[in-house]
Amino acid sequence: MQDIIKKHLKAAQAVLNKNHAGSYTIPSSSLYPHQWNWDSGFIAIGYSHFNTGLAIKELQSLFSAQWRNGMLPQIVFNRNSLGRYFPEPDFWQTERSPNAPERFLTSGITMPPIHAVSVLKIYENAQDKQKVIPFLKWIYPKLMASHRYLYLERNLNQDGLIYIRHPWESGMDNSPAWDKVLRKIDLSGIRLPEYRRKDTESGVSSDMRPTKQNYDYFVYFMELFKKAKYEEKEIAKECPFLVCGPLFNAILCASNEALIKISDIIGKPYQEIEQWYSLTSKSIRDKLYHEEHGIFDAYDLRGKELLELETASGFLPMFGGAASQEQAEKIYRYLDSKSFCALHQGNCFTIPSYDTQKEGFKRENYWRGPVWININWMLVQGLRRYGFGQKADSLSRHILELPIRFGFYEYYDSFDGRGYGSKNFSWTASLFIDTAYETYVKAGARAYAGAAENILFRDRVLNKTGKQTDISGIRISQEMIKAVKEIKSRYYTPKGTVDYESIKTSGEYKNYKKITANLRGFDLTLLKGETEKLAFWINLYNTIVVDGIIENRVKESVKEVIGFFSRIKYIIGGYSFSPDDIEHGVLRANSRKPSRVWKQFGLLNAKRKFSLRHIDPRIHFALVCGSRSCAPIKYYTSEGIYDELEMATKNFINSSEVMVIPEENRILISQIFKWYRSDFGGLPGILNIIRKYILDDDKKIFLDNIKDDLQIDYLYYDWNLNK
Ligand code: 2M8
Repeated sequence: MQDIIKKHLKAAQAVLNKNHAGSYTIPSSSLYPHQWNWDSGFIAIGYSHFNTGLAIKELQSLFSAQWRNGMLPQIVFNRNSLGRYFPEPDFWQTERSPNAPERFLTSGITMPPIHAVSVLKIYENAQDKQKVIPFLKWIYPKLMASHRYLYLERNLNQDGLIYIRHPWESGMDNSPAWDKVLRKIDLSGIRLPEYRRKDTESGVSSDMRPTKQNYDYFVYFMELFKKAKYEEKEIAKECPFLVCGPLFNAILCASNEALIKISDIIGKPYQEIEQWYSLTSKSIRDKLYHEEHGIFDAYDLRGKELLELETASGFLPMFGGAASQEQAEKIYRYLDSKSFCALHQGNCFTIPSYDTQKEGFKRENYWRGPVWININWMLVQGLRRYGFGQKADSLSRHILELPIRFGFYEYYDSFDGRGYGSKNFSWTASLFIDTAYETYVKAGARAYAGAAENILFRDRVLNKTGKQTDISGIRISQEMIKAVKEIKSRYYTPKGTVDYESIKTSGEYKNYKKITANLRGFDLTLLKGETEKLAFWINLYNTIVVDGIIENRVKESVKEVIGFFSRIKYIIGGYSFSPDDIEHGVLRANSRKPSRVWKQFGLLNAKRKFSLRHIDPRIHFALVCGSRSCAPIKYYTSEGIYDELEMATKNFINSSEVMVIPEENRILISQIFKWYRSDFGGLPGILNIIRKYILDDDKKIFLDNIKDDLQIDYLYYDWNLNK
């Protein structure tokens, strides 16, 4: 693992350590001195990677304060820290409810139910899973009770859409999504009790916090709850704020899914949970999707209408799988746009909490614009689930990059990354830990797990059989282009990934294989000029790799097949070409493969005559090695090859394969730069190419003024299949 990641993993653990308060972890010492509901869920996930005991304790502590009706409270107060937060138990007066726990002081509302997801992670990440079973058995009935409470008490229309009755329950307290409902409530004639906020006295600028008016509403709802003695039926009659949001309900879906798995592990029935899952996910799809806006929306039960607001929570139905594939494709278009920071867009960090192009977007105000790490984290999993791997990688890198560059802040500026809110914020540290483990430790292990399953001792010619047809001459190359285009249009996704499973059985692939048979008689001297050669060989490399993955039944990574790049071959005009021959022999002007001492084509090798005369280093951003860390697949044409290579380079340099960290005087870059250092003209050449193509202005300025002690780390190369 890179030193910089190790260093920040330690720093992240130190944040959790510092915020640890005995049996649980506070979100941050400056603003939040008690235990918070979903914060603890995220915090436990971080602990699960290095201390299962602490992860378990975190949730045991929270669930010990569960209400008798199953509600998991938003805050469990620490008696020793009272006086530093508003509102505290004196204001909540939850003792008015017969359901409130006796031994614990809590608030009287709940929060997004992430906890079953956390519990499953604790089990999955434990070194000794058996030791976690007693904890699973302990928490299972409590998780069931908390979900049952939601389905019984917060399910007004019995459609599985759970409502929140206070903006704090959303976790996105002052999200612009709630404005429309709040504006309808007239507080002018209402006498609110005196209260004194503590958040604006904590050193955090009030520009970053909710307004006084927001707090008046917050207090107003609390007064209603107190009057109703926290009786849900009574509250449902009185409260003007009853909203079914996509974030809360999407998280519930993810947790139902996790709870099914937990039940299975400990041998409990899960039909009821399956029903919950289908009910909620169907209603999310049918009732919360805003067709015109291409995003999920929140539903106001009082006004009986969608709230018509585009916030980051509208993408969450990908987490937990409630969105249909078609809806996911549509919301992806919006997610990956200027509104929420597109892939390879300069000067921006994914993903802001509110559409940056809308009036009312505020770059530093709490849930009205800044980037939050927990939202990113949930989206990473959602994006992967629906096949948006490239975007998921990019969000993951931002989860790492923001804390590395700016510190473990509560939230960040989407344009320049500056940290806002409180420092040393626990869930930022915790989800940094999870992302670093998943990216650098586990992904590596996964990709190599299958290695050596399949060793190619002999060459495997992929176009050996099949009748040659009457296509001849340069037409073969044109026909191949056509066939590949057909495969590409159907099975290469706009996300830069490949649907290998479907290609395997497709008519397009059969047709492609027929044409590759003709390559056996193709006269390579028909390729004229550099542009024609470049396009032909790059396309051929990219398709022989796909063909090799299919023919060798690769499951997770090309690393499963030892000899993959040197032993799979196409016969072309009587010569056999492997991906290595194409890359190092032809495209890299007959060079050494990294880690080898000899050139690809030896002195007597007749294929030497096909080597290009010089290396265009941009080819490295166009060759697709079937793995997540290589360039996304594009198609190259002889007429447009130089422009296309420019585009591929720009995309790669601005992807998650290049991390420039001015504050640390460091860059973290793809291993490709290390392996092919000489192709780029050594280190100065590498820095030049990054400087030339990088879009972020701050990074450009940094690269224009490089200091001698610049540190360079090479990113872990993710060999997992780009499927
Ligand atoms: C924020 O909310 C609390 C109230 O719950 C507050 O502003 O005082 C939100 O960001 C919420 O999502 C978070 O759980 C909590 C503690 O980090 O702070």
